[in-house]
Amino acid sequence: MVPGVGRTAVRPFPVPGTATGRCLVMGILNVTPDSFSDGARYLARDAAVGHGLAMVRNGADLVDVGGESTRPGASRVSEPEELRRVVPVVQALVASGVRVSVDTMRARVAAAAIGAGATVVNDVSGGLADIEMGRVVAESDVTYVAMHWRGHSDQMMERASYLNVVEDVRSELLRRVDALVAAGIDAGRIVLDPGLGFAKNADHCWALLRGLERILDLGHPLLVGASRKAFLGRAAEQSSGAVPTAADRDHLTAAVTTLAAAAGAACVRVHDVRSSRDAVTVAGVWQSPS
Ligand code: PMM
Repeated sequence: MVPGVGRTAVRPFPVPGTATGRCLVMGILNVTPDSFSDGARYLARDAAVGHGLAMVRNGADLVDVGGESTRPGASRVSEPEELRRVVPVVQALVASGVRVSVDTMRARVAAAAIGAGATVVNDVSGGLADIEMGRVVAESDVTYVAMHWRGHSDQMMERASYLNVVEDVRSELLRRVDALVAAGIDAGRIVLDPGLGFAKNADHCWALLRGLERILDLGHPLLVGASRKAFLGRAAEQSSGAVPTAADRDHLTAAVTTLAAAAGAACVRVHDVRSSRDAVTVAGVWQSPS
């Protein structure tokens, strides 16, 4: 039996107006020149907004706008450049009625995006990269995604060392929750994310997916970000001998979405929205009482 499948209820993603009975699908909108699978495609504002709207037509519940690549080895973008990439896109999507999340580690970018109408702050550093993040989020009423993180992209793979990856990630996330609540964030607004691929090798990622229940039992909704990541490419290579390109990993991603949704994830963050919406539907029907 696959751990979690058929047993765990979804703890809903706490964003007003979104569906509550199923895993949400967050569409990825990287307004960057260098993200690993879609870098440079949506750097122009109109192209970015058009892609965001297309993801909503394909079933995205939220669009996650990011202006800084976090692929392994990436160097940091300046704050003014991140603001310049992100804020106009957030504004335009919000004006079109889209629910927007901002993918940033910077408090000032989060504040500007909240001012432009974002209702979720997705912080891959879980508040560790910018000491002001807790205060900015506490002063608003947005949902906060705290991802497990051990350092910036240029150092993270040196830090991929664990005694027991599931238990270590769980306890480090718990420490982040305590710090974020101490900074004034309502615990009910905190979503947790195991941070697949961030200071984790392929074995770590699979162990975390098998162990989602241990993270879920911290009592927070869970977001899973597996989309097109290298550990999926590695699995396909082991099974077929060929390494799929990042853009060819959407079927692999959708398979993870089915299992993550069935295991109780509240949200998946994906590039290809339609296949993951279908996967969420399958997981929901599979689990509905007959
Ligand atoms: N992964 C990436 C960026 N942001 N946010 C969350 N919460 N979880 C993730 O796993 C995550 C993230 C890197 O992927 P991308 O370059 O395709 O956006």
